[in-house]
Amino acid sequence: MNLKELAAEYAIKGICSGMTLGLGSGSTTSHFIELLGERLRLGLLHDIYGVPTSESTHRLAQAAGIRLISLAECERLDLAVDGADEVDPNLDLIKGLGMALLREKFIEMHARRFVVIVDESKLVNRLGRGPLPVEIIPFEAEVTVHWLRSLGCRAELWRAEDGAPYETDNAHWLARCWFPDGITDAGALERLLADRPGVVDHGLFLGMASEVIVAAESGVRTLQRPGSQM
Ligand code: A5P
Repeated sequence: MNLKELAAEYAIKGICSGMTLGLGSGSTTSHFIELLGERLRLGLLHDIYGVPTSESTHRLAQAAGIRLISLAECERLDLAVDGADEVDPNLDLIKGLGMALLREKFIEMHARRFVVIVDESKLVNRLGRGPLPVEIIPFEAEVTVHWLRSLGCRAELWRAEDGAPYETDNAHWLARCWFPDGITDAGALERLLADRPGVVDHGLFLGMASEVIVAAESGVRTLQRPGSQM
């Protein structure tokens, strides 16, 4: 079993029948969705509803036999489970290198608890070890990318091998931003990005995770946000 599977298996133990779950996107969450489907088929869990955070998760969850509903249809979202690209010591995150950041954030902000599942390679001392994805409108995208560079990073439109920009589930494009010394003030950067027309959303998920499940060769541990409900 690889570490992503191990984190997913630990998370599945916290799922009870009757829960409505936000279903994240990416390879770690895919393991979680497979395990959830298996438990439903075996009758170990029942009356579970899922709210998918991307088209690919929608397809995967449907194939796994999980009943899906929209956020508007659910009375409450008990828990969201998702992976992350980076996790810092405050449990702030970078997400979105699977291109699903906007729907992920939209859904996960409504969850009573947001549990992040990662292997230990995702832990960083400071966010920005890798690129920060930023979802932007295609209109005058190069102007937005140019503005992103003024924030002190190397920014590029994220393109496929054929040179065409990748399109998100929301028909937007993505830029990736590399900060040479990491992101020194994620809160300030978040505010700048939020205020910029042309920027739709970004991969900074600050103050959102309730708990992070970290799988390592030595075993699984959980990191709790102070004050979050168990
Ligand atoms: C999807 O857009 C992302 O936010 C993923 O949650 C993140 O990229 C982690 O993906 P993996 O689980 O595939 O590492």
